[in-house]
Amino acid sequence: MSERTLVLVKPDGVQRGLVGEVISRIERKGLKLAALELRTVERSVAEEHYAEHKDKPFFGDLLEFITSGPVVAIAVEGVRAIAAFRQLAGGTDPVEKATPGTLRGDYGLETQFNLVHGSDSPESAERELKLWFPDL
Ligand code: RTP
Ligand code: MG
Repeated sequence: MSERTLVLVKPDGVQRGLVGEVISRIERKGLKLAALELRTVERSVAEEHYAEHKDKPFFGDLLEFITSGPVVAIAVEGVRAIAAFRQLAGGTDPVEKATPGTLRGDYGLETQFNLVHGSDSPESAERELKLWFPDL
């Protein structure tokens, strides 16, 4: 059954010229792009996007980072799209958790600067897609 997930290429990924690489891996996996936009995130949107982390010690740094430059937001569609993109991304810590062959494992060094976001459940995907692509 087809589903949709929200992917973000975070400011570090855009800055480093990795947008094409992220899109390429999504397409090679067999997933489709349903919507795509380069956007600078407003603080209020960033707060809502990462609301689950509002009491974490890294929340302030996370908001600073995600609003520090443009991101590329992508609605990705396909069979098992949510889990499939999380597989492509790799674990949150690019060195300790993400393995080589994943985006974070291949290109990341620090947990904060881990290149991409992907929705982590059907509920998150629905909430995040409404926030980023209300007209989709
Ligand atoms: P994301 O939401 O961005 O897809 O990442 P994730 O599910 O793999 O990880 P999550 O636990 O949701 O954390 C969200 C983002 O916050 C930053 N973070 N920094 N300094 C730290 O200890 C720390 N922990 C998390 C990362 O950018 C992470 O992707
Ligand atoms: Mg997350």
